[in-house]
Amino acid sequence: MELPIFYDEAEEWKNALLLYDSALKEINTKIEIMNNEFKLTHQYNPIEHVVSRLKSPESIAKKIRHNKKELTVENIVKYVNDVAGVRIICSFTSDIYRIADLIAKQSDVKVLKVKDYITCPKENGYSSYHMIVSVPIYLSNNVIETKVEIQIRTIAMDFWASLEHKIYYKFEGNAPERIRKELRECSEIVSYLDHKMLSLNEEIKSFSHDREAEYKDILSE
Ligand code: 0O2
Repeated sequence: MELPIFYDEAEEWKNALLLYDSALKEINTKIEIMNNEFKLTHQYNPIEHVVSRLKSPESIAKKIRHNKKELTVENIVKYVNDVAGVRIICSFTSDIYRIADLIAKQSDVKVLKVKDYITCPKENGYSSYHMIVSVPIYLSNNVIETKVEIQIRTIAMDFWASLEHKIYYKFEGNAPERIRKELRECSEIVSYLDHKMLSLNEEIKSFSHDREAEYKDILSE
């Protein structure tokens, strides 16, 4: 990833990128292990899929400008929390909190900031759980804590966010009020759908438990 603005900081930027890339690998491995353990112990897979990315140079520059800072490696590391980003897509809202909790409990993960846009959605309807964490990256002669933004959301929330993102760029942040209103309505439908799917799943789970108990009783008779 090239950031051509840094002629005299090219080496520093390469080092920073090595750290961000390594931090993504660390977090992805943790998530994979977590999901495999779940599958093994609960015969259940809470994670639908995971995507990770390094933020684009344009997007980094935009955020630095937004923060009214000079575009230097030091400022990026200090002020841009999501150069390394991981997005975890789950089936149910309850999975989101379970996964967030498991990540936060890992002894080498430091939670620096949490934004719960599920409990408090943004005004446009955006809903998702965000954590800024740091993980230690072991280099040959030192250890560097490196930040990663983790976004956790349901499939329905992700569907909404990707369409909203497209609309945002299409209208350069100034979508007509009618479209914004419809997006807000869609976000309410998303929240309703997530709620319904969760209670349906709870019902199915309790039904299976009852049936299992019934079979056990029949077998023991
Ligand atoms: P991209 O393209 O994903 O990189 P902070 O992290 O606290 O310093 P920031 O960055 O405002 O401040 O944090 P926030 O609110 O947690 O948002 C970070 C990211 O969440 C955004 O990154 C988006 O990916 C996503 N996000 C936040 N609000 C919205 C929204 O209204 N709609 C959609 N679709 N996504 C949102 P970037 O840098 O905007 O973009």
